[in-house]
Amino acid sequence: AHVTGETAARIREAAAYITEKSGALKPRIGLILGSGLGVLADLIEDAVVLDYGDIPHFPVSTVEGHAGELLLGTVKGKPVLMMKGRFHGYEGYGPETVSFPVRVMKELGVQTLIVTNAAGGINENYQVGDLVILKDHLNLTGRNPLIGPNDNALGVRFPDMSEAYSKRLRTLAHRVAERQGLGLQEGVYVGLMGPSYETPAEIRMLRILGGDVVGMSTVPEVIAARHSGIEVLGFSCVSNMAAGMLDQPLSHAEVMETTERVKPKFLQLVLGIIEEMD
Ligand code: NOS
Repeated sequence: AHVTGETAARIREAAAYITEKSGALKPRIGLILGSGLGVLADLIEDAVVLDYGDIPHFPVSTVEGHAGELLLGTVKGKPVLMMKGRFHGYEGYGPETVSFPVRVMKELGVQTLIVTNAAGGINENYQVGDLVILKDHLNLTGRNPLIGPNDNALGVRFPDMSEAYSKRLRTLAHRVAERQGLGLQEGVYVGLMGPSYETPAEIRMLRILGGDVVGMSTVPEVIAARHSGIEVLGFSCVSNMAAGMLDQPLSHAEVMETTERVKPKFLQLVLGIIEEMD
């Protein structure tokens, strides 16, 4: 059987199950919530909660700080779909599996994707706890979710990535942040495979290459979203300074502590942005 044909069938089956459970709700905005940021799901009203394990062909997240639930409901009256818990390449999933939920979002009618993640700060002007709007990324995973035969029904063979992170939505986010009196950095996300954190030498290299934050997620989902014609807005929470910048080791415990501390302002920002979206 043809690989892409199989993928399309799996996308439809997953979407059909979700539609069956969520009824009339037609999500237009999708959110992917990163490490420790699952609390953003508290924003959602009248949520239908689906376990990833119950959705046909959905992978299951295995990382601490990542629940495995899909929520459908409304935020500020707008129909949204939230992924509480995402998939990472380091869990052993291929990039096409990591980005499968984005394909399902497209099938359900999602037009805008908001991705959040926890990331190490490379930029020396950043501090732990800063929120960063992503203006671009460096795909240093060595992988791509679009490798293999292209299904033209999903998108073009060679998708343009010159505005991966929507200028329009970044402007909107800055406006909301300003109104809320919230400082917001803007930077380039470096996506790596992990799961070991970087060495100090790698961080010096990434800084020279133009990276501002570094993490192990987001890139495959954003590539699949752009391939699907979905507009993207991305945020990193600087959960820790990158390796070698402070005289201390990195730990996932610190990552989760920081995201826990930052969540109120993150919640407020995302809420404000969704309110402004059309
Ligand atoms: N994460 C990081 N990934 C790479 N380098 C960092 O400094 C860093 N800080 C946070 C690990 O704690 C999880 O959080 C992100 C990674 O994407 C990973 O999922």
